[in-house]
Amino acid sequence: MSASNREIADQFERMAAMLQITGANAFKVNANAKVARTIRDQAIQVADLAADTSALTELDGIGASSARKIVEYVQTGSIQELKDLESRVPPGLLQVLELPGLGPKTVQVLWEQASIESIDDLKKAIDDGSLLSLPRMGQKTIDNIRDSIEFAASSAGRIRLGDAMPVAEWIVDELASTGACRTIEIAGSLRRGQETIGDIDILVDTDEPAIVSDRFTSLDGIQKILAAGSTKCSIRLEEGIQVDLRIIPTESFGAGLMYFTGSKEHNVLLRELAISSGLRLNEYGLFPATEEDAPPQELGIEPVASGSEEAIYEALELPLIPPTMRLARGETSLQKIPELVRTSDIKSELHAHTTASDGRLSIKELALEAKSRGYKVIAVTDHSVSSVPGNGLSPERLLKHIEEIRHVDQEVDGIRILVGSEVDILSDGRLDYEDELLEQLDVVVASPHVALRQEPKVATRRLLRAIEHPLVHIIGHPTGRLINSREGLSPDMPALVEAAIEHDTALEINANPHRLDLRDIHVRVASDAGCLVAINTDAHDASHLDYLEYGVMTS
Ligand code: DGT
Ligand code: CA
Ligand code: CA
Ligand code: ZN
Repeated sequence: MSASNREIADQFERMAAMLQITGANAFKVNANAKVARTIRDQAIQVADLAADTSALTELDGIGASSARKIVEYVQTGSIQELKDLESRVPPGLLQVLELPGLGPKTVQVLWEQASIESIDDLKKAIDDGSLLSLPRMGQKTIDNIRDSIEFAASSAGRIRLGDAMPVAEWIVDELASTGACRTIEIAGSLRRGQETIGDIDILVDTDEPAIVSDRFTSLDGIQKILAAGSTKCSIRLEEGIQVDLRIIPTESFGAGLMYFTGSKEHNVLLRELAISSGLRLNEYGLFPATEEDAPPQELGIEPVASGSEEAIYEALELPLIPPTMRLARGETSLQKIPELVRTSDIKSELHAHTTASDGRLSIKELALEAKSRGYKVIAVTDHSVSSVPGNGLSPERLLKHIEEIRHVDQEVDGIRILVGSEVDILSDGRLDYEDELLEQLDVVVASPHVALRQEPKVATRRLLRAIEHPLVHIIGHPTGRLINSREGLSPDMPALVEAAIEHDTALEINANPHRLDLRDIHVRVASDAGCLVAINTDAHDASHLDYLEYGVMTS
């Protein structure tokens, strides 16, 4: 069994959490958390590097001792240091640490002074009043903890991009309708187009903060108002989404937008750059450095730049880095920003389903929908025979479907309708139709749908076989992962990319917000290498064509 990146990263994350509870120093905790992040962000299989620790230590943030632990885990399936920690910390305590608003200090006190070892223990201690006798435990703190427990029980954690975006856009519209906002911007992970969102961040510039915050705190569907101040309001919606609204002064709007767009790691890099140029960057602006410790804006110091993001990046001698690139993945050393794909650049949809398999639209309806969105080409790619849940087409049905598609193509002007199939990649890499049948198609999208728990090496061989197949044009959702519910395959992505280039096969970014597959780090590997990438929505209904935006943000 070779360990996936996620599995190895989880070990280090656990180690960081355990160290935190046992009161280890912050440096050690952060080092482990960083190792976890680095491993999670690799497109290669870290386990494959374990034969050579020097290859491991070349990765950002991985030192010799972490490298040894990775090797230990890959070879033995466990890490002794983590086992030792685990023997000291009750497992339920980690869940207590994960409650929003509960830091390691509090968790330590709960554990040592009230013998609380799980969320259940904590609930009991709240109910019987014993928590009140602990130091620094007021009624307010206890009410907050009770609320966090309820929230944790009701929410699945991070929300998918496609679930958060429509909510944020609705709130922006509501705030705009007050007529009191000079500017409204979505910030945070949502503006960066991350695949999942912890909470929604919205910034406004207004002369009438009371009007804006009143509207915000009286939106439909609010479950709880968490804060309602003059510069920050925070609400939780019934679907469990938290939204932070911040009111930012006009003169520092750019600095505020930049700060609250993050990522935190990108902000750290910018602050370091500022310091190395004798400057100081915070959410109020970019200032000349001073001897004093007090924040420069409080000392009446004029900022070098603050009103717009452009001005601040320029003063830092950087190009304007687009939000989707602000991830501390080398973007601050770029001389020039590559031209990014926009939704308006996409003129064809090469992966869509009709009622012939599991879609909702007929061939003609699908074509007209695509045409109305300005597309020039739509490929009809229904499921293949083995796909029972997808109502896959037998070879006979496909032959008939081909004729129908050709017929509708004659009938509908202004858009080219291609005949295709989303053919299953079977577990051994063979395709689900014979070549003679595939030869009759204009577009072959080959996708894995079953056997998605294969070993990385087996998955790599399987996908390579499909990539190398001369009749395959696109590999659909290459890993088969589902965000928040299924890890999917962990193939050796650089090897797939290399083969895809050699065989002129495109790899898909499936824009469905449940998938986003390829994911961002894989897309980066593919596009850096010059591999063809197809952004497809995999539409099963008209509204799914709107998913394009999420695919573009991932690219
Ligand atoms: P999320 O909500 O977990 O999906 O991720 P973000 O990035 O939206 O994070 P959030 O909502 O906690 O904060 C929004 C932004 O504010 C974040 O991207 C960067 C900035 N920010 C917040 N707290 C800190 C901090 O402690 N240090 C730095 N450098 N930036 C911060
Ligand atoms: Ca956020
Ligand atoms: Ca936030
Ligand atoms: Zn599909």
